[in-house]
Amino acid sequence: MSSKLTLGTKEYTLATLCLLLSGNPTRQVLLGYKKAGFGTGKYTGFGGKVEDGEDITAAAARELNEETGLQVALSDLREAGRLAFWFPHQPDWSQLVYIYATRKWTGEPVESDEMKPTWFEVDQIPYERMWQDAPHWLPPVLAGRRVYADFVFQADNESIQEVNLVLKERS
Ligand code: 6OG
Repeated sequence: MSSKLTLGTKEYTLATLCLLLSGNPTRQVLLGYKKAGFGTGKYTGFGGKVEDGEDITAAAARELNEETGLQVALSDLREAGRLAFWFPHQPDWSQLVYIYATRKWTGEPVESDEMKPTWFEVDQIPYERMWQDAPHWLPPVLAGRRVYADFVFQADNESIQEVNLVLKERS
């Protein structure tokens, strides 16, 4: 069973998303081409649903490992924000996503049934092949900020109807 969170009348599935960064300041980010499941055909970070009773950071490390084969220590996962995605026309797609970033891991990324990992230069990110929320929150995360945002999707479940976004400097 996956974990859910109810905010007012909206119910969200809890999920994680991990970004692997190289260079400081960041020069490259590892994204995955999603071959199956939610968001097939898009590039995203690595992550998935938090299991019932599972620690959220532990879920982020587990999903990263399942999708790339990489290992990361929980203490090396830096909280980079939280994104609420609300699909009024498809409420069961709605997710509250905890974003993590790290520059430390062990192993080499390998392709899985679900994901093909690919490095991108930060000025060559394939936004046109990502969820339409990405241009709002990914640039500030790559610039080292934390992002707390609410997105509401339109009836096509692709276009964004409304965004509320708060940036915080990394503490
Ligand atoms: P499954 O376990 O459901 O994968 N995710 C989203 N990422 C972006 N950029 N936009 C969204 O809404 C998203 N909704 C979910 C979180 C869930 C993974 O997909 C991310 C998890 O990493 C438009 O197959």
